[in-house]
Amino acid sequence: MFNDIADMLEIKAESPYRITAYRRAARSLEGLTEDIAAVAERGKLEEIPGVGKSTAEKILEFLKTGTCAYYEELRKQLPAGITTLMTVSEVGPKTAMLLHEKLGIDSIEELEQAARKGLVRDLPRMGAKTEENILKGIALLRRSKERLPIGAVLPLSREIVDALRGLTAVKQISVAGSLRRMRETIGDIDILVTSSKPEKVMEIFTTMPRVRQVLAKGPTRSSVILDTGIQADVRVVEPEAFGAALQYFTGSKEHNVKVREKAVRRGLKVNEYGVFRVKDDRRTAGKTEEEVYRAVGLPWFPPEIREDQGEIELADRGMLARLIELKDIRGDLQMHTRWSDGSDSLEAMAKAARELAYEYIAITDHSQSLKFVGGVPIDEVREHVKIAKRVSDKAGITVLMGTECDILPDGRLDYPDEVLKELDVVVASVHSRMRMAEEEMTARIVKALDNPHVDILGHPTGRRLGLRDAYAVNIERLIEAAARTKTALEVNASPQRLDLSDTHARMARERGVPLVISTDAHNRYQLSYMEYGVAIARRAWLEPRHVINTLPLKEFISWLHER
Ligand code: DGT
Ligand code: CA
Ligand code: CA
Ligand code: ZN
Repeated sequence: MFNDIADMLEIKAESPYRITAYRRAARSLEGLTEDIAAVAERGKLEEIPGVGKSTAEKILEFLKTGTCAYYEELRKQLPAGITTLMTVSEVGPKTAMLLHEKLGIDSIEELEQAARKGLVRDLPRMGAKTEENILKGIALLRRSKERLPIGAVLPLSREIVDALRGLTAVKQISVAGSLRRMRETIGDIDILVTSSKPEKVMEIFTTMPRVRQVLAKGPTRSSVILDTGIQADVRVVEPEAFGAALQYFTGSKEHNVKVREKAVRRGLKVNEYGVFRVKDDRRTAGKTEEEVYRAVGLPWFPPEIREDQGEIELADRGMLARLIELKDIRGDLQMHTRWSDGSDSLEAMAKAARELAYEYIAITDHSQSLKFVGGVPIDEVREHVKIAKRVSDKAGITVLMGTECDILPDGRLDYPDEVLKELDVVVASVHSRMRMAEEEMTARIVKALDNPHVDILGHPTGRRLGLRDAYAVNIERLIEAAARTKTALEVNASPQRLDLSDTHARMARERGVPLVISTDAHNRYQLSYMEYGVAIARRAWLEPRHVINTLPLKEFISWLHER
């Protein structure tokens, strides 16, 4: 609100002194890590740098009424839409006024249309370049409001964290928020650091090559928008409070509410600065997360399960088990080679998998009718079985021959049983006729699960994150059929899929359905997608015992045979 006030005063060409005062107050509030209401309650608003008597009064008014009369008054004096236009990074108060007065533009949509038509460039002080930048600014604004799939965010965040970690000014560093919890989509990137030179960290962070817009830059908190349109926040905290801040900013909010309730019952108070005794405000914990949880009588929780889905109650009963980890995975059960639509040879995939210290892999190219992805004809499958056997003998890893066999529209499989019988691992998946009605689709897949040769149902709901919704299917009935036929359901680790989702994988676990985590790699590098699948599995509370490809080779083979 103070930023808006400053913008509006600027349009009205008021004294630069007052404009700067509001901007300074806004920047200070943005950098605040404590709830403003708590500061107000202590009567310490005016101790916040940049906050004076008049701004403090406005904050109090806002806390009481949800707005402030001065702000409302200023808005009334301006044409509607001006402040909206100014949210575009290229549009300042003067430009907004100009757009309104000369072209009658009052919304982002109108601005976009005008810029597309080339109407903006002819305004005074504008030009083709500015017009183009306005369009880019609009695109960035839209993207910054969307959540991005984790696969598009995690590598980017690692790049930033690694660059900051390399600085001598940075002591401790960690991501927090939904990214640390490995949610499937991410709203913004949260990073926490401790540092003896916070200004230096902020300077470097806000000038990184990927930064497109600096939203706020303060001594302890900065926010930027990166080139992919996602926002990233860096906060500098005191070393004594690093654990408390990490716990607080990792969330989820709902998990933290439960933690605070626990604390209250012990006469304690938890916030991002630490755990404090209510009676004398003495800090009892804060340096590490373990310390914070211990102080309120709880064990440390893996970030992936901090969602208030019953994890606190589980811990109270002492039943928090060790979740599956990447190192528990002994094999990858879905991958494609040049035989269908992959881009590496079987040998290359086997070599890469051995470097990941796996014991076994299954080669699962597409089946015959999927011609557009190079589905393998029957006579070639038989040839491939022999080749896999030869490679397996000398590759230092067991190469199982499999297929990702298409489930035909009527629920039959794309290879006859006598072919499936010769293969070690049969993954069955739907790739065609995805728009069937739910009843029909469910029956189709259940029929495939009833085929005794099918070991695994691949990407069970068919969703492509951000591209295509899941097909209509009754997931409860799929899980039921998988439990009955003892068929494994796949957690497809490809970040474009993440299918089963965390919620569905957890449902499967509760009904005793075996799960596998596979990458669906189409080249050797994509074998590293396993990390995303393991994250989904952890969010679904899976332990190693729930996941078939944690079994050592011999036991895995017996599982295949027993079924
Ligand atoms: P996102 O960014 O939408 O994917 O989800 P988060 O969980 O990263 O949410 P974000 O970035 O708004 O905030 C990070 C964490 O900080 C959040 O998980 C919990 C904590 N937090 C943020 N705002 C509040 C708040 O108003 N109250 C409480 N108790 N915690 C908050
Ligand atoms: Ca976040
Ligand atoms: Ca955030
Ligand atoms: Zn597939």
